[in-house]
Amino acid sequence: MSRLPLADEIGLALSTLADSATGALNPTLRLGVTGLSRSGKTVFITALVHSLLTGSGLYGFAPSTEARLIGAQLVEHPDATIPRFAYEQHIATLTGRPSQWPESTRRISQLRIRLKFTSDRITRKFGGPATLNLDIVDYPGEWLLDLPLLDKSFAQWSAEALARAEAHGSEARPFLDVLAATNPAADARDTDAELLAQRFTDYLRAAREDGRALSSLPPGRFLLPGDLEGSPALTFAPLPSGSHGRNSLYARLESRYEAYKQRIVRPFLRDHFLRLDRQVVLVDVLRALNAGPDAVRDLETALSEVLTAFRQGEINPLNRLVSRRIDRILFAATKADLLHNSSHDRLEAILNRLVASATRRARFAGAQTRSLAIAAIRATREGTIREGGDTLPTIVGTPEAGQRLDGTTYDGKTEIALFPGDLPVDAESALQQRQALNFLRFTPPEATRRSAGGEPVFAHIRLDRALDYLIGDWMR
Ligand SMILES: Nc1nc2c(ncn2[C@@H]2O[C@H](COP(=O)(O)OP(=O)(O)OP(=O)(O)O)[C@@H](O)[C@H]2O)c(=O)[nH]1
Ligand SMILES: [Mg+2]
Repeated sequence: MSRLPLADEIGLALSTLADSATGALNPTLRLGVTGLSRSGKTVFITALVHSLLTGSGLYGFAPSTEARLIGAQLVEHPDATIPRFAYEQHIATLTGRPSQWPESTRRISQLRIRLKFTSDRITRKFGGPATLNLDIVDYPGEWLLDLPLLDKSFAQWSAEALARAEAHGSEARPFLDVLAATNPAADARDTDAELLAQRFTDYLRAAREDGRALSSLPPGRFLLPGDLEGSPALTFAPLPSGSHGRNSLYARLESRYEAYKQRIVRPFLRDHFLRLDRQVVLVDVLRALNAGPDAVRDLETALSEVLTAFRQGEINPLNRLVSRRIDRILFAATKADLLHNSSHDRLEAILNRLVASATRRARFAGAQTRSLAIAAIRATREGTIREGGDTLPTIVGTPEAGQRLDGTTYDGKTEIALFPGDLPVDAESALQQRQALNFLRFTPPEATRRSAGGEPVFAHIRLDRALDYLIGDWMR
C-alpha cells in the first residue's frame, strides 16, 4: 500500500504525539468497529455501551467480575467534526413498544465513553481510581475495501473492474452496453460521465442485492455515498485503456478516480484508520450461509481484502515509529442466537476458516487475533421439543414479519420454537454446502428484565468476552 505524502506523515506524527502527551493522565483507547453492511455494527456498539453504562451482564469482563469497574459515563468527544454515534436514539428504538432494531447507518460515527476503575497493579493500587477514555468508531467495512485502490492506477483498476463485470454477466449488462456505445477518446461530456457512473453504480448495487456478491466490489462509496452523492469524485466508471487526448472522456474519468483516492480514501486512512488501537471485524456468517456458496466465497475474498489494510503499519516504517498501530483484532460471527449453543463452536470454526488468510497477514504484521461467535442482543432463548422419541434443542423467538419457513409466512407477532438445524461438524463442508441454509430473522426481544438501577437489561452471547479481549488489558 502506498505511503502517505510526507506532510501527512508529519501531521499525523504531531497529532499522535499530542494525543499521547495528554494520554499520560487520561489514556485513550480507540476501538474501530467495522463489518460489511448489516453485519451488526450498530447493535454491537449500542449493546456494548449499554452494558458498560448499566454495569449489567459483564460476567466475562475482568474489571467487572473483579469488582474494579467503578462506573462509566458518556462524555463529549474532542473531535467535533465527526457525527456522534446516536446511542440514545438506538436504545430508544430497541426499548420502544414494540421494540425494533435500529435503522441502518451509512456514515462513520463515534462516541467517547469514560471508564473509571481501580487498577490491580501494585504500583497503582493506592493511587486512587484510574480513568480510560474509550473512543468507539463505527465505520462501514466497505471503506476498507477501498484502501487497496491507493496502490492502483485508473488503468489497473479499470482492467480489474471490467473483467469482473464481464464475469458477472446479466447484472452488468446495462453498464457494459452503455460502455460499448461510448468512445473514451471522444471529448469529455458530463452527461456521458454521469450515465456511465449511474449504470456502473446500478450494477454494483444489483450485484450486491441478489445476495451473491456481498461485498467485494470497490469503490465502496458508490454504494454508501452519504453526503457525497452526485459529486464529481463519485462520478466515474472503469474504461478500457487506449490512446486518448487530454480533453478526452478517459482523461476526465481518470482524474476523477484520482480525486476519489486523494479526497476520500486517503483522508479515511489518515484520519481514522491509522489512529485505531484495536479493531473488531463483525461478520454475518449465517447470512452468507443462507445465500449459498457463491456468497460465502465472496465474503471470504472481501474479508481477506479488508484485512490487507491491517498491514499498513508494517509497510510504512515512519508510521510504525510514530503512529498508533492496531495490535489486537477480534473477528466476531454475529447473531449466534440464531443457532442453538451446541452449534456455536462450529460457527466459530467456520469463521476461523473464513478469516484464515486474513489472520495470517494480521499476525505477520504483529497483531494478535481471536475469533468468537457472539450475539450482541439475544433475540431468542433456548428450549427443547420432543419429536417422536427424540428431544431436539430449539430456539424460541418471534420471527420478523414476512419471514418464511416451510410454507409459513410469519406476522412478526407470533412466538415460535424451532429446531434451527445444525451446522455441519466440519467447517469445510459447511462452506461448500450446495443447499442454502435458512436462518430466520427475529424481532428484538422485549427488554423485560431490569438492572438494579431500573435500566432494561438485554441478554447477549459472549459480548462480555469480546469486551474483555478488546479493552480488558488496558484496565489492569
Ligand atoms: N438475532 C440477532 N439479530 C441481530 C443481532 N445484531 C444485529 N441483528 C440483526 O442484524 C440487523 C443489522 O444490524 P445492525 O447493527 O443495524 O448492522 P449494521 O452493521 O450497523 O448495518 P448497517 O448500518 O446497515 O451497515 C439488525 O437489524 C438485526 O435484524 C443480534 O445480536 N441477534
Ligand atoms: Mg449501522
